[in-house]
Order: sequence, then structure tokens, then C-alpha cells
Amino acid sequence: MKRYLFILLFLCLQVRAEDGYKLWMSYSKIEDPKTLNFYKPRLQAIVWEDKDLEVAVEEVKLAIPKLLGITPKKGGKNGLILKVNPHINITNPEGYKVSVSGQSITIEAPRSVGVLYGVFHLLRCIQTGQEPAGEFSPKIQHRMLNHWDNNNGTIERGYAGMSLWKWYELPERLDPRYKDYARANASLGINATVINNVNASARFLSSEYLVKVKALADVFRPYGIKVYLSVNFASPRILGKLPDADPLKPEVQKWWKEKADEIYSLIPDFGGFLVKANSEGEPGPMDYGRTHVDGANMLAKALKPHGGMVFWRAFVYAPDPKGDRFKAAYEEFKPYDGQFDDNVIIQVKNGPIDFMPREPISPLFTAMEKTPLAMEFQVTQEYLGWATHWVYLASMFEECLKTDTRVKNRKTTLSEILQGKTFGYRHTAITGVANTGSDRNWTGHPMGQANWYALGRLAWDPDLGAKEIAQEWISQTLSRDSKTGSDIQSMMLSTREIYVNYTSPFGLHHVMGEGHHFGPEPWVEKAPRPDWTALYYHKADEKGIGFDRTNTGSNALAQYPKEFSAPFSSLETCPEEFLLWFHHVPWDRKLKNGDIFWEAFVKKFYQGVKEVEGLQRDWEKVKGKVPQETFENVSARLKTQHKEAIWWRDACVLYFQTFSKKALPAGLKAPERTLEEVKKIVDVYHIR
Ligand code: BDP
Repeated sequence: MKRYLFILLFLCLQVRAEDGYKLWMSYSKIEDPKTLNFYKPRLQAIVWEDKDLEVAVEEVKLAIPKLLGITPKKGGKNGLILKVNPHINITNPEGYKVSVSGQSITIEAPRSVGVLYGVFHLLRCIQTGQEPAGEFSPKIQHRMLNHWDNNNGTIERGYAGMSLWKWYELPERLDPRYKDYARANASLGINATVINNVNASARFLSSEYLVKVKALADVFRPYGIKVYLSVNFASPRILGKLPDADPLKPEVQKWWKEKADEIYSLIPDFGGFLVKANSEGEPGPMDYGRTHVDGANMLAKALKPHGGMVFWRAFVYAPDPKGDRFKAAYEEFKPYDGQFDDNVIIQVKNGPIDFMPREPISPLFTAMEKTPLAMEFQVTQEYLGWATHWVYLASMFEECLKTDTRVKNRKTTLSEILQGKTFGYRHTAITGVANTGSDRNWTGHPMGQANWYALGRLAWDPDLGAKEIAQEWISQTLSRDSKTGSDIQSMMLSTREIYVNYTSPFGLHHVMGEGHHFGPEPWVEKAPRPDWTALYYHKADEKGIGFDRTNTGSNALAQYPKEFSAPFSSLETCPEEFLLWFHHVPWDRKLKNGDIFWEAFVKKFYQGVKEVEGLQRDWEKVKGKVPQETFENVSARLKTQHKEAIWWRDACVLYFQTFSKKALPAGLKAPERTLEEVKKIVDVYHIR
């Protein structure tokens, strides 16, 4: 009987090990003899003195027996030597140095968090078969996740369950998951987390909640992670019962100052505030005739004595049916360049509209010379198929970061701008809207974990490539077999373009379902705001399709440096993947490959569906080579993705055909349903 119980327990543990909970930290056994020969003799012991190194040591003790099958003993002269050394010659306080000698590997850093990063670097090197020596520093100061979590446990645009934070249990009970969350982030170098939705409830600033926030901050602190809060600009009125929240009124300023003092008395290393003001109905300084500068600087002054930061979002756009939302952030913020206090960062979404599957870079990045800007990426797949579509986002992040902005009329990547190299920023930041939730595997789609991973790695080093990041992630998560690894890597690298092909080819944008942002609804012509419809963006008519943003149209291109916008300005030279972002393209315009636009456009949707079928076939080939539960989970989601890719194809082809009035290209089978039938699918999905 006892034996059976053991076997049952063993089986349960096996199943557990495959459910994705451990992310890229399952530390499965290394088989490669070369790696074992290099590391085993040098990791027989751990040597450290500093008490602050406990979490680093704990990670080593957890990982090394699993990876190498040895249990390092404590102390001695050789082995893994971990040292905090304030005098070490590294300029970056979060950096670290790794050196290797005959019997030892030494990790030294000016601060304990650097040693922790060094330990995670070492574990990554072991799992990717690399040697660890070198000096390493993050290229970005603030490496941040933004959680759009509400206090009732829901997550705005979250597709992996409920919020990780259990407000009703805090501060007394600390879910063990909080610590695993911190470990996962620290393993990537993420050092900041905004724990609540940008559409912020004022309640998070109440004394009742602040003790709960403190409890989380205490768990995250040993992992080098600072807590930030999204704040509701009207809090002095809502919580403080003041008549209003006018940032120029002394009593409002006093309220914020006292609130900041209260927060810092509980959380001495509190990071600061993230603010969505005067955007999509949120309150802000403009409610009182004041400006973004007035609002941001007032908060900055309250935080300044404590070393806190304000992240003020540039995602602000007035509803103007005649305008072009593309231009809004620039128009709102460019006039204020140079007027923000020195602890304010303006947080800008990667593109000018809103996290579309492919966007040109936001022109603001090229225009604010005197104000540090933070990059806001979206990791949760709001517009990229939620948790049923496999999209490896690092390809998109990389495309954006490597964009040559032509600032100063020379090669200047967006990555360099973010690193502060171009305009000499005093602060640098990359943030990602998190895709985590209470699902056992954290991200819903098992491959979504790679997007969290990639955001963290790119925030540390925005010059890394999607390809190498995929390889790292795969060998720590799915397989270390090189053939399996490279097969999965090629799949991952193809996924973003596949998604673009069946949803938004040639720069088509904002044609998704209204409100919920899932599935195709290119026919949406009415919404609470004109710039939430699809028609506003695609402008399809009998002549063609696309938004003319050249000087014959909205002239949004004028917001970029001339040298950047020049190729985009003409139909002849505009990169084809951006055509509909900048031009109203005639249906019968000839493209480079000889097809007329209509045909090329339709073919992309069909190609996308075929490519999903290809993904399905390729995924079948890794059966038995990756954890079974992950295999099955991804297979099932690919089936849904396939079904939904056909949905997208049928909807877009049939709908736009009503404008082009042209036949499908030869050889393509017409959709099996009518446009009216496709439109009804929304009801089947019961999303609204
Ligand atoms: C949009 C989302 C909305 C967010 C908003 C934002 O649809 O839920 O509140 O962005 O970033 O993409 O503030």
C-alpha cells in the first residue's frame, strides 16, 4: 500500500513538474559532458559571507543539485565564490563580474542584487552550454512590468486567469507565488513592478491598501524589485475629500506630499507613480485647465525628497473624427519638451496608435530631446490573439528597437535612444504590460512565457536578438536537444509574421473587434468614439484602402525626422509592410512582385492560414521531445488558432471585396461562408 502511495506521489510530482509553473527555472538535468566537465568541479562548494546574499545562495542550492546532480557544500576556499564588493571597478551599481579559475567561479558585484543577477547569469550559462566569465551591466535603469490588475482581482486585458495579488488575503498571508514571481523577474533583471491598472482605482492609495502593498514590497525587495503604483489623479478628491484635484492648489499638493510621506514610511524604497491622466476618461490636470507638466511636476515634487519617480504616460488622444489619432501623443507632449522635473519620465507606447501587430515607431521617440522617454511594450496579447494565438513577441520588439530613426541624420537605433545615448537621458526605462495571471502556468498560452522572458532580457539589453533569446528560453524551458531546439526556435521566429499575415497584412491596422479587441470586425463603423471604429483607420472605398498620412493626407509623417519619413512618403519607396499605415493604396496598384494590390492583399490572408497549418505540422514533430502537457496544450491552442485564422481571413477578404469588387486571385478557394455569416460569429463567441 505504502509503495503505491509513493508511486502515486511520484507520478503527481512528475505531472507537476510539467505544468509550466516553474517557467524557465525548472533546472532540468544537464546531459552535455562538456558542460558537466566545466561546471561540476567548480561548483562543489558555495562560499559567501554577506547576509544579503541569502536569496542568491538559496537559488544556487535549489538549482545546482538539479542541474548537475551534486550538492555543493558550504564554505572552503574554492567553489562558487559570491562577494559583495563595494570597491569593485564597475560603474553600473547593478552590474557584476564573473571570473573563472582552476577550481572556482567568482561572482562579485558592488551590491547584493548584482550578485543575484550574476547567479542567474551563471545558471543560464550552464543551461545554454556557455562559459560564464565577463563583466555585465544592464543597459537600461528601470526594467519594469506594468500589471493592469484591478483590486477586485480582474485584469484589464489579462488572458491568463485572475490577478496574482490576493488583496483580501494581504497583508497577513503571503502566497508563495509572490516569491516565485520575484525570482522569475530577478532572473531576467526586471527591477520594478507597477502592481495595478493604469485605469487606477484611488483605493490603492488608501491606508488600508498601502499595508498590503508594503507586504508585497517586502517579498520583492530581496530580489531587487521596487514596487510602483498606478495612481488616480483625482485621489485627493476621492480619498482626501478635497473639493477637487487641481495640481496648482496648495491643499492638493499637500495631500500628495503627505500621501508620499505615508507610503515611504511603510516602503522606504518605493519606486514611484505611474499615471494615465486625461486619457480615455481618466481624470487629469486638464480637468482644471492645467497641463501635463503641472500634473507631472506636482507629483514629482511630492516624491522627490524620497527619491521616487513619476512615469507619466503619453497615451493621450482627444476624440476628433477629423483628426488623426496617430499624431495625438506628439501634439500633446512635444510642446512640453524640457519642462518636466528631473524625476519625471514620459512613458510612450512603441507605436503611435495602440499595440497593433505591426506599427511604425512612435514619432515622439525621435522628437523629445530634453525629456527622458520610457518604452512601453505590451506583453499581454490584447491585439495579438489573446492566449489562443502563438505569437513570439520578441520579433516585434526587436524590429522596433532596431529601427533606424535617422535622428541627427545618422544611423540612430531606437534602442540607442532608449539607452540615453542620443539625447543624454538622465533616466532610462523599458516597461512591458504583463501577461501574467493566476493560471498555473502564469501566461495561459505556454509559449506566452517566452514573451515575458523576452521583455525582461530586452529591458536588460535592448540590443539582444529575438533569435538568441528564443534559444535561451527553449533550452531552459522545453528542450536542450539541438535539433528540437532549432525546430522550435524557427517556429517561434515565424509566428509574429504569420499573425500579421492573417490579420493585418501590408500595415492594415485597428480592424479588430470593438471593445474586446478580439477577432476581426473591419466593418465597425459605430463606437463610443470615432477613433475606436475600424473605418476610421482602413478607409476602404471603391478606389483603394489605407490611411493617407503623407502631405496629401493627415501629414503625420511630418512628425518624424525628414530622413526617416522620406521613404515612407512615397508609394514607390514605402516598405510594403507599412503601406496602409501611410497610403491610400489603389486596389489595382502593381506591387514589386507583379501582383496588383488587391491580389497580394488577399493572398496574405490565405498564406497566413496555410502557415498556421504549417505550424501545426511542425509542432507535431516535437511530440515526445518536449514535456507532454505543454505539447498537448500548445497543440490544442493551435487548433483554435487555425479556426480563428480562417475567421480573420474570411472576414477581411469578404468585407474588403465589397469595396474592391474584384475576384479572388486565381487558384484561391472562396470562403465557404458569406460575409453575413462571418459577421454573426461574434455572437457565437459571446464576447459582448
Ligand atoms: C488600450 C486598452 C485599454 C487600456 C489602454 C491604456 O484597450 O484597456 O486602458 O490601452 O493603455 O490598449 O491605457
